[in-house]
Amino acid sequence: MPIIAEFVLGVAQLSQLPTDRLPEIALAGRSNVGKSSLINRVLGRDGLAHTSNTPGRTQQLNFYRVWPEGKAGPAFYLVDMPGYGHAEVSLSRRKEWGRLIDEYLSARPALRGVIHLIDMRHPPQPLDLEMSGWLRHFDHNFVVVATKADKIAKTKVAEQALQVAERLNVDSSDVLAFSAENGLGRDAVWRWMRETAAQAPEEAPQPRWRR
Ligand SMILES: Nc1nc2c(ncn2[C@@H]2O[C@H](COP(=O)(O)OP(=O)(O)O)[C@@H](O)[C@H]2O)c(=O)[nH]1
Ligand SMILES: [Mg+2]
Repeated sequence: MPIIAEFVLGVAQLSQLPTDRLPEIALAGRSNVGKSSLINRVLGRDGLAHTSNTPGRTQQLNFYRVWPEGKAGPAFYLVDMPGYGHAEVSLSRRKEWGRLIDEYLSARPALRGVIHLIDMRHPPQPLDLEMSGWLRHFDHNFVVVATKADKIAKTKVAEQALQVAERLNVDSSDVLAFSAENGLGRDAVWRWMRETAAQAPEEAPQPRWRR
């Protein structure tokens, strides 16, 4: 049974959030880190989420409804959050996004887990560390996905993933190397999404730092 997925809505204010209580899995990361590309690769749907070389286009929480086993089975939302760290965006605009993300992460019962994307070519940046801090502060279950693995030598992938884990102070098993280009890590990310969405909030797998 193929995965069914559809874009449902873009939310600019929390009053517009869906009310159907489906589990939600959110994606967090810098602009251009590869959030939209991950959605398309994991769901096997080129063009479902808009990818761009021009960062900062996604200014709202974009909700995608996903049925892993067809419409007779369970569904969940993937929530593409606005990317942070785009210098060309005005401070007031950044504050607006910050508030939206902050409010969503702090008070959303349907949120089961967060996928935090980090470009594995570079060490995590200050804003990445800040986001990681928020995820811990709000006590979210999260996994780190280290993106663009195809852009570094194959022999360096494991080493770079380990460095990301060390910088963010998470267990190395909580970092998944990923490439939207060649599909590396796709199955692991999909499994994490499905398992996390399927669990009751209190049963969600605990990241190592909380065990
Ligand atoms: N080589 C490579 N390029 C990627 C990968 N993921 C994203 N990109 C490219 O990075 C740019 C930004 O990707 P996008 O998914 O729009 O990032 P977003 O802003 O986080 O949603 C686009 O040009 C993508 O094609 C990847 O795994 N490998
Ligand atoms: Mg995007």
